Amino acid sequence: MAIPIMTDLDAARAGILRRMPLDDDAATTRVVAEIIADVRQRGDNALREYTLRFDGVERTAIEIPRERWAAAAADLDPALRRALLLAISEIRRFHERQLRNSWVEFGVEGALGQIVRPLDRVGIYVPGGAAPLPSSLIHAAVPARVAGVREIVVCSPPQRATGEPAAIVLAAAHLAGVDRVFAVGGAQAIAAMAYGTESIPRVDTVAGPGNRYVIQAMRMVYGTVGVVSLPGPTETLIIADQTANPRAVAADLLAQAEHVEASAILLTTDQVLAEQVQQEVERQLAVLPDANARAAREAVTQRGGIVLVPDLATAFRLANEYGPEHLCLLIADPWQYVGEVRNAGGVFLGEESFEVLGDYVAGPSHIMPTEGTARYASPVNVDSFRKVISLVGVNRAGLSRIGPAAMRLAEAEGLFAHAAAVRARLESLDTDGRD
Ligand code: HSO
Ligand code: ZN
Repeated sequence: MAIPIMTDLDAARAGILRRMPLDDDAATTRVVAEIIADVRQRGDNALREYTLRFDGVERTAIEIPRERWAAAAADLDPALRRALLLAISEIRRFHERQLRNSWVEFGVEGALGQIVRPLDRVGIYVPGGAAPLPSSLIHAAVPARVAGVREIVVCSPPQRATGEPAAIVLAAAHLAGVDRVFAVGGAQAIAAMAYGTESIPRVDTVAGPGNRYVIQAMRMVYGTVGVVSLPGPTETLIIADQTANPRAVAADLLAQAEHVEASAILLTTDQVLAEQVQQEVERQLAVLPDANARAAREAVTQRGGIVLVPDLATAFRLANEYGPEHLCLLIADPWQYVGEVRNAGGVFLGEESFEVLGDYVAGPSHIMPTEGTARYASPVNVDSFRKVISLVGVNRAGLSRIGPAAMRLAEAEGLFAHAAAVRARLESLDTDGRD
């Protein structure tokens, strides 16, 4: 089946733009709850058993010593090593621009302010499986490093063949300058970082993409530990007009469509372009390796498609309703439309600024909000790994202005000890007459 072209907007909205409901995950929840409880209780021994059961690897030591990552980095193909280093430096540069300063404002009523502090210890999950993604490690670790996190811990499942996480993941860990790497994956890794085990230290927040077990585990440990986001399958929504190049549009749809369970949607004002893209998609699918083509075809036919829209205003309205992880603008003068964007993880403007650059080397983290969470969430960024501490330094002048209101409010809440704490200060203001 070819990528469909839809003209009925209501049908598109009820279908692909509403997103397919995720599978009922009662079974996942049950399995994950059991794993979390077990890791909490039995620590490393539970981890060793799950690693044997799920990854087919028997390990005594769960930690991968630093020399192993350094060796992996030394063994990298030089061009690949340079590419990773370029990605790291572009990501670092982008995130350095995000850093906010602490501030304190002194006035006649005293001072108010906030200190911005990095988290002490962060845990990053890096998926293993058939295609490990070292880029996801650097797209989380570099922002955390720039944020000033003291210790960055990485968990990634060991591969059956080597008994270690993929060599390229170890190399990326070395080049990104993380602190510790553990060969453990799945829900058990998230549980270990949330509660700590004999080997794995308890972290303050976890980040990174993962399969449904990993993400469910993050949901369930949230509160015990911070969770940066719950990344789901990747999503791309392209808005294109008659000026777009159909080859580029098709290529960008397929680039994201080859990810597991991805969705790729095109909204276009131009029927001719729609038909050209439909043909291009077929042409480009034909030259992809089978497994990639299979995943991509499924994404563009079952969770994606081409929707003809009457005008760009409609396209942006639908895009904002959908809130895609990636919003790609292949239209004349895309910058003119940036003000229309309300919900999206990242916006990619113009033919030379396509999403795959964002996956690797553009600078912003590619861990962006999916499943419509762009309504309220942001991509991974330095503030994912920092927190604010409020500073209150009210003086006598401030107290005399705002104190009485605090007292009234405390009385209204029946909190008389609160009221008394204010009264004591107000009385001393009156009696010592220094004001
Ligand atoms: N597009 C994916 C990230 C990724 N792509 C990693 C390639 N490698 C989710 O935004
Ligand atoms: Zn990608």
